[in-house]
Amino acid sequence: MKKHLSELAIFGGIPTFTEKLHVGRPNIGSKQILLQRINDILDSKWLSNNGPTVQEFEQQVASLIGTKHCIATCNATTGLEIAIKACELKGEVIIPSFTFIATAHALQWQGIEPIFCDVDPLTHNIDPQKIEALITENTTAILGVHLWGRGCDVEALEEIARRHNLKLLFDAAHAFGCSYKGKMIGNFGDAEVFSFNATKFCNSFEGGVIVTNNSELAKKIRLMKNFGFSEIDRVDELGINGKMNEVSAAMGLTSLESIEDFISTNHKNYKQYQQELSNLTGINLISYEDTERCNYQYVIVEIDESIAGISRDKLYQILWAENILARRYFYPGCHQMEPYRSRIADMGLMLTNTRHLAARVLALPTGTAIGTREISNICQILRLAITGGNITNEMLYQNACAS
Ligand code: T4K
Repeated sequence: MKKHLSELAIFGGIPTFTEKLHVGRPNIGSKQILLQRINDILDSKWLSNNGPTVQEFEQQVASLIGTKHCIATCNATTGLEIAIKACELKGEVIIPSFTFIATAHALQWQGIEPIFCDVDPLTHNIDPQKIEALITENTTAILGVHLWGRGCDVEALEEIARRHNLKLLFDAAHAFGCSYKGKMIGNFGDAEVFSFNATKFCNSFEGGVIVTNNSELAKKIRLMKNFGFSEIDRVDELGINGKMNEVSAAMGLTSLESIEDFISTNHKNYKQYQQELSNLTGINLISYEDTERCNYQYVIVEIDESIAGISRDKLYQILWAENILARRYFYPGCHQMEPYRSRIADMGLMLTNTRHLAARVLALPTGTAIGTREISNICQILRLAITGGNITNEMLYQNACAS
């Protein structure tokens, strides 16, 4: 373990890790069971189009979440697009800007304008108090995001949606297996969408699901994700191809079988980070409610440069040099990316908390691919860089001048 600043790779030392340590390294589960499932799928000659593995996956997810309906899709972005279309959203939809770009694109892709709302600096979720000022006669919905798996202020959003006759959807890409006030996420609003992308703690290589308790909506979503087909030769709706394939569902089912192990590994990793970073000032590990169910799939720290003495971006460079590929999720905020940035030039000034967080947040590696040794090393690099304070900054400056 490195003891001196001069040993850091950014200053010429040997990188701590020879192999890159990724955020979002997939959890695999039982390879043997997965391969058996894939073998059976190949033998069955049924590879897609609402096959038995997809149906089983949908049933398992619905039963875990406790929703009436679960419709699997090829990914969560397409799931969001279908849910948005099925809810007949148009005009403008209010979303947080501090989210993955897919939330905004899923709207814009179908000509609906995402209206960016600021977030609460503590929860990182859409701030209900900032929503009403953004509602116009063109607003048709609020699309909340349960960022990092922490539930939005659902009651406040429901109340605003009810009062203004708006639909309420949730991008729950991060929140599979999480609860809000004791109720599983997936049961709120008109519909919610989970992601099963490879980087998610439960994955189906690529995949998503739309969950809802509204049977009429579920029926429409089912049609829409399959070209609108209601019968073999009959199309009742405008639809696209949003289907999940059988091999993805096999991976999804295999992932679900290990869900408790994945969560317990994530929780253990989270606790270790919490303990090892506890005596460092200026770096704050975001917290999760002990009373809620939580997947702990994101280890998120906020760096306060005024206390840490070093910026998030410098820490990021230091970590990358050590082959620790931390991520600046979700820098710089959707409103600062195209096609939104050039359209709403002064938006950044209004989204103060988003701008602030986008400059402070760092996601650190977790999941089954890393263990206690890796986490200790990551924390030690952070400790060296932060306790070095001005000296670290001076050395980085000399480095930059020399190159
Ligand atoms: N809404 C929200 C709030 C989301 O966060 C997301 C997706 C969506 C909607 C849309 O869901 P999907 O349509 O994707 O189902 C990654 C994921 O690709 C993306 O699904 C996820 N959010 C986002 C937060 O993270 P990138 O651009 O960071 O991906 P990439 O390729 O840089 O991978 C992340 C890290 O994981 C890298 O260090 C490499 C590592 N990795 C990745 C893959 C795919 C692996 O080690 N193995 C792998 O197989 O978006």
